[in-house]
Amino acid sequence: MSQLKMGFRWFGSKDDNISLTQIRQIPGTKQVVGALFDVPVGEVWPQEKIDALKQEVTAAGLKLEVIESVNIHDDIKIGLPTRDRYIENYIQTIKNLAKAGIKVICYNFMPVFDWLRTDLHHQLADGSNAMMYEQAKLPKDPEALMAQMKSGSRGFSLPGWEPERLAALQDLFDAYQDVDEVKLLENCKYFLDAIIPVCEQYDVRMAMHPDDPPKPLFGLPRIYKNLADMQRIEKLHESRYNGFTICTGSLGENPANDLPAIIREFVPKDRVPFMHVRNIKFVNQQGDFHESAHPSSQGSLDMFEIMKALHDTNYDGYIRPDHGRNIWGEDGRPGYGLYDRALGITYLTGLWEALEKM
Ligand code: DNO
Repeated sequence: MSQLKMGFRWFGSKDDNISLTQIRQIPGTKQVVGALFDVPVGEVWPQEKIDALKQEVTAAGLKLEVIESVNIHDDIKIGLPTRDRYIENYIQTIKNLAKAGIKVICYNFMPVFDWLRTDLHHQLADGSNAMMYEQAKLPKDPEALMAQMKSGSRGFSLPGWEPERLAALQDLFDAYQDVDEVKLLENCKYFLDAIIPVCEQYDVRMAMHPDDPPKPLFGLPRIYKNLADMQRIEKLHESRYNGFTICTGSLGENPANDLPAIIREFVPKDRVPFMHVRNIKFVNQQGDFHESAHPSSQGSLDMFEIMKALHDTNYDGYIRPDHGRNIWGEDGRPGYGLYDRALGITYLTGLWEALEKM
């Protein structure tokens, strides 16, 4: 039977209230999806710190082969002359990660903000809570959004929301003024052309994460929202090392995105080293949604069809559950509690077993 390379995102012993021991006890879970969270965006990840993380994970009986994320400095996305220095640093980080046996780097090319929500603790009818996005509640002013995310995070650091990077928000917005979708794609190509040959040499696959939510916000361009975008990105640099993270939740936030069709197009082309599999529930026709438990019955996505598409295309990349709810009184990092992600894994591996035996 082919086993899923199932992983669990972990924020490190200093910053996660979930332990490696707990992760190891989730049935079917062998991989930790990790990162260094204390290296400023744009700087080289030191070999000794990478090795220490690897050592810690390995000592706990788990593997560390996927990094999420090595974030990309805004100067690269904006296309400033200083980008070359940051690309050099990125290349050195790839080499250092390769030395520690890392096979996949998840990253995103979203200007200014990574993922965002308008409520990080939306109360659900069953007493659990989950993150929610309502267009009408998105503040007009990005500073207000930042404050909202910060207060909603209840002291947890949020991935992609590095305070030092977002300190001068207005300056950052000004710098993006002339960057439209075309320019952002050009800058992405410049970056990929520089790093992918190194990835090929060192056998580290890049896996771009979709924009979340998959639409332009605050006038900032977005380049990975749907299948057509993916067809553009794959052509920016033709190589299996220029790959995607297909995040079913992020892409699924646009009901027009046909996830099984996207999987069926890109997995056979060997462009999908990493999957994030989660469910969401639309609450109205406008596409507002809250995140939900993983099973199809709990949300708007057909998780069986998603897993079936992966199975039919012989998916053998890495996969992890994502987000879900905070349940059973847990006060975890928004989107990254222990229990609902563990339940998600049990559900996804259950679907996989059934598919294998059908
Ligand atoms: C949010 C995550 C994102 C993701 C990055 C990948 O919960 O899905 O922060 O890790 O966009 O670079």
